[in-house]
Amino acid sequence: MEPPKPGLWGRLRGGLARTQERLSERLGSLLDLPATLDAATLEELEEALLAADLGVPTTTLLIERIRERVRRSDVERPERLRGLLAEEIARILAETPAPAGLGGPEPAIVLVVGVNGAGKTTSIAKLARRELAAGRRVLLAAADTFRAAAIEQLALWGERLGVEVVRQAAGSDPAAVVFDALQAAKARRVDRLIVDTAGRLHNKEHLMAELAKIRRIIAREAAAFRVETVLVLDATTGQNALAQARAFLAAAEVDGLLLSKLDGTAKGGMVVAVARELNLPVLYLGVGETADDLVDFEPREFATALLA
Ligand SMILES: Nc1nc2c(ncn2[C@@H]2O[C@H](COP(=O)(O)OP(=O)(O)OP(=O)(O)O)[C@@H](O)[C@H]2O)c(=O)[nH]1
Ligand SMILES: [Mg+2]
Repeated sequence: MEPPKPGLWGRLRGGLARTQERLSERLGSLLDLPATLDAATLEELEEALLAADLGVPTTTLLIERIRERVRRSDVERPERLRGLLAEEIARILAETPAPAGLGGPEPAIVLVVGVNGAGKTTSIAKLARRELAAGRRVLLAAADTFRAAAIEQLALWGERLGVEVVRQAAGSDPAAVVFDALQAAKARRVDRLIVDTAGRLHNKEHLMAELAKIRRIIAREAAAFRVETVLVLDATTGQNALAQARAFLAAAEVDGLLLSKLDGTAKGGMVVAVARELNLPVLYLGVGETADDLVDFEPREFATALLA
């Protein structure tokens, strides 16, 4: 028997534990003190936020906003720093465009993109399980045809989850795999077709052409399906994920972000930096290697868990 799975809040807390520890190590009891923000406190706050990888622009913005809040707040009962910080982080996160989300009833195709090793295939397994749990019919497409092992990895997840995987031999045209998958999805009245793509970035034109071809085929063969492109970023790469994402966004249209491997890093503050600087909604967080380790993103919960 498997041990009982912790609830979503527990999973989020667990995934953010290392970042949360780094913040509380640095800030210590400051978090529970009234936010007075003298020069020394400001400096410690700035260092802690940078250490948690919020990045310079986002850290500067946060400190400005907190300073402003402190300036305006009731002198008799100043608020604690922990609460202020959580509120302002949640506010920054809520300022990104609202996600289209996968919630709608219409059939959808989810194109999962991202550089090699970002966590695409594992994240697809997680998304598939999430959709299955919601009672939807799911189909996976192995359109990362670059390596045979990539196809095998998705096929293995398909077996574990009891989900069919449309595949062709390694080296075949990814768009041809998508074409096959679309026919199967229509024939079987699938609700969610989730597509694994290759993440080679060394040739932007190639990647762009490949994704454009996939989109053309979807438009031609499955116009009734909504298309959502999710960019997977490896949270352990911290601020470097930003540069990587920008390179990717130059080649592909992206609707939202999935930040993987948060459990393996103290750089969880990068979530805030990435969302704000790319102006894209964070949709999901990956917090482990099993298919259950996915958390739907919610700004307030995230900010609270980060500082809890
Ligand atoms: N701890 C942890 N590990 C993860 C998470 N997501 C993915 N991984 C691990 O990261 C590694 C790479 O994940 P993949 O899903 O294979 O990444 P990919 O983007 O499909 O990689 P390529 O197909 O090689 O481009 C694997 O060992 C995964 O188990 C996560 O949320 N937490
Ligand atoms: Mg993969």
